[in-house]
Amino acid sequence: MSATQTATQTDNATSQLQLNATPIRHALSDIVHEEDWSDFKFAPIRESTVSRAMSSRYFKDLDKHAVSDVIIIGAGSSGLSAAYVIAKNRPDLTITILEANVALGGGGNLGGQLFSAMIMRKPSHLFLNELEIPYEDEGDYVVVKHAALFTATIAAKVLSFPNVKLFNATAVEDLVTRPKGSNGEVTVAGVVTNWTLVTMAHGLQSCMDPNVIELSGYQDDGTRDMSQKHGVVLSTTGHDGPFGAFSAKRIVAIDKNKKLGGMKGLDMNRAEAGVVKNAGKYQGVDSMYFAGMEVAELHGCNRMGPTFGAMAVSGIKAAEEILKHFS
Ligand code: AHZ
Repeated sequence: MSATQTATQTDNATSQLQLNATPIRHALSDIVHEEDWSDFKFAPIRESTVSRAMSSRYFKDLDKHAVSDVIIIGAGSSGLSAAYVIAKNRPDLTITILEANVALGGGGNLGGQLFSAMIMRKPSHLFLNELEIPYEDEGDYVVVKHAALFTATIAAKVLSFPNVKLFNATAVEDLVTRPKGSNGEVTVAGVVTNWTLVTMAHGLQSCMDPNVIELSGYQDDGTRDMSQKHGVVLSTTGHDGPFGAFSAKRIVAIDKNKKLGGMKGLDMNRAEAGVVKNAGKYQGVDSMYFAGMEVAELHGCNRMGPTFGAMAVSGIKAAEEILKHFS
């Protein structure tokens, strides 16, 4: 062995020793001394205290959000993008997100074919910059190393806004409508909800009635309060599936002038442009907005497959229109 090799080995051994000597630090270091856990204790609690801590908050939230300014159906990538923009700009609005699944993110927890990475075409990376989500820049597109990094980051930010409440495991089963004028037209006035597990079990039990979340802007007798801006529903339930395209399918039953467009075959360039172009206010029925893949089902755009730029951008566009409505 040469003298240089010996010196290198000695250096490596010394730095390893230094690493081993670095004291371990973690959140409990100040109360657990010298790695001795034998006296570790939790603060005491009663089981009923835990139950009350959860249920009292849940029902207080349910009470507060029974009338909401903005109801977002679906917490996928488009719904969360819209929620972030609306909540950030208007902390005074009561924003309710209803998600049928337990987990947030819809298709935004994975890339395509259950791969991890999320692809976003430029300029949607500007939204990633705002959210401080790291990515690899590949020129015309960027890559987030795991789609769940996008979902987890935006979900954390959305849920931190005090005016946002997420009710997950809660499915929207119908829209509330009220007459508008005398020619049979209606306006959307809220949503009908149920625990998702109940929604899935309607065929197994006798009638299990739902709950309702109403939009703001009505008086006690159900008539419009003209001194207030009317609340809105933004539907982002994704493409057709067990739960998807929910409001698109419902709205064509309500609006006699509209037929379901039906999502067309995959064409990334056309699809992303088409979804963004058609996202936002639905012209046929008042107070109804759409973003994300549900727009493709409603208006007959192509699907884009695993590129998520249009999910973020259609959410931002719908949010901008909703903010304009409330301004
Ligand atoms: O659980 C659904 C999902 O999380 C939820 N949802 C659907 N119906 C609901 C209902 N009540 C409450 N009735 C409901 N929640 O809506 C969420 C939709 O998320 P998503 O990720 O499916 O939709 P998105 O439009 O935000 O993103 C689509 C992502 C896709 S699919 C696709 C392709 O197939 O080509 N490409 C992309 C980018």
